[in-house]
Amino acid sequence: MKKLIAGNWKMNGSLAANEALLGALAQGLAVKPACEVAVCVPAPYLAQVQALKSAKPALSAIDLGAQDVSAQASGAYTGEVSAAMLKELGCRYAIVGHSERRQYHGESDALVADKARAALASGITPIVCVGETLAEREAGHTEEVVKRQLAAVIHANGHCISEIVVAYEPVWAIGTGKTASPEEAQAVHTVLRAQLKAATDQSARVKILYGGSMNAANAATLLAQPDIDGGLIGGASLKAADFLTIIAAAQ
Ligand code: 3PY
Repeated sequence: MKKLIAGNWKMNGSLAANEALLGALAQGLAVKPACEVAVCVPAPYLAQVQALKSAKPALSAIDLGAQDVSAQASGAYTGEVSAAMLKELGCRYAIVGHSERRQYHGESDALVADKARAALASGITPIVCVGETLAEREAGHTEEVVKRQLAAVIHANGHCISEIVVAYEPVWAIGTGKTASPEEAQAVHTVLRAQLKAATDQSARVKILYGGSMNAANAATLLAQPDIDGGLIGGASLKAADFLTIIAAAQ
């Protein structure tokens, strides 16, 4: 399977900075990459990035993604953005259940599962994030936590489960500069792979990304692990040279 390198810009960027970043990425992607590439950008910039993609042929190698999606289809949900709206703007992906949303917005496993279902219903691939906190890891609960988080999404999405992407993002490695070692990450990916295999005979189609301070220096060793099918990249996706190095490592 082709690896997927997805940038998560988080709440960063401006019209000018996005144009500069995508201009630099277009130069670096003049030769089509061997992996799949996506950028998950703040909602107000989706249309801008889509327009830049139309204007620069090299950017056709990059798929567009959102960082969140509403679990609701439409209606009185102030501030929410529906999956149908994201689809209309050209999104292929939407991140759901990023730990920053679980932590700062109180998103439960059930809500994340509903968001994944709403995305799938509109033809958007949810990038479902799972991961344990430092306290949970230290208490020996890593496996239990990630399995519980993924089980909620499996339960709510039935046979569509083969259409999702999973991202393992240990919370203690997000924005801290700490990374899971390749062996630590692989161990969790093995657990997730087995869980997916038990849920669907199409599990081989499901990419399991590693996220949590993947950067230009550690990407190659992480991506060399047998069950790491790509990366969800935070800060390093904002620097064209670093993001291109990670893309090159995902061959
Ligand atoms: C990080 O690398 O910090 C991320 O949270 C990616 O989603």
